[in-house]
Amino acid sequence: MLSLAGKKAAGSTRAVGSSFVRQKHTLPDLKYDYGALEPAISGKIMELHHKKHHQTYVTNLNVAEEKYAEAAGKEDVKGEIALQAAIKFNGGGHINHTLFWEGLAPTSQGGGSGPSGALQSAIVDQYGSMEKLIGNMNTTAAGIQGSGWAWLVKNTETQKLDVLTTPNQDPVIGKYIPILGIDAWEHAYYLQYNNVKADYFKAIW
Ligand code: MN3
Repeated sequence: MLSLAGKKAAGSTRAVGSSFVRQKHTLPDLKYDYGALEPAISGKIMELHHKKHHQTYVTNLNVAEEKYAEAAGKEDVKGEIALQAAIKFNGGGHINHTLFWEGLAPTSQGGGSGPSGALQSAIVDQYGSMEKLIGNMNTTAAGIQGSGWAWLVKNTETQKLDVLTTPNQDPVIGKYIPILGIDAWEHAYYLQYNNVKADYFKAIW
């Protein structure tokens, strides 16, 4: 279940997975058991999603960064450019999933509860209610063609909330700060919800 409890107002920032220090990225531990989000998300999905899918992004990011360092060391600009797609995909996958796990919580840890404070005020001010924001995000997520993510973000130019999508594993960057992300890839729901992804989007809240 998604959790906005304990989140700071839309201004909260995060530092996830990015570093120029040459060290290996690692799979972050979850703060809850794989089965703790049932029945919303099955333990089997959580285990595969974390141990296999997320781990693969981490592994391939480390490989791509190592190759990039080699190319950079040889001043091989073509080689550096050729690696950028792999770094974007696997680096984005690592960042996005790290945020995703942080945005989820079992009900005993605040999952399914709405936000409070400034974030709640901003949601009510802009969307009318939490329920309307959920409807907006779920419609947006359902509209993603192929694989991607739906996000609640803060737009640092307007200082407002926005709902947007990113394709594939593109992370939220630029003027947007991610607050909450929903993984709309089939691997996030198919074992449990099959083709009915709308039910997954409803249940995740
Ligand atoms: Mn995923």
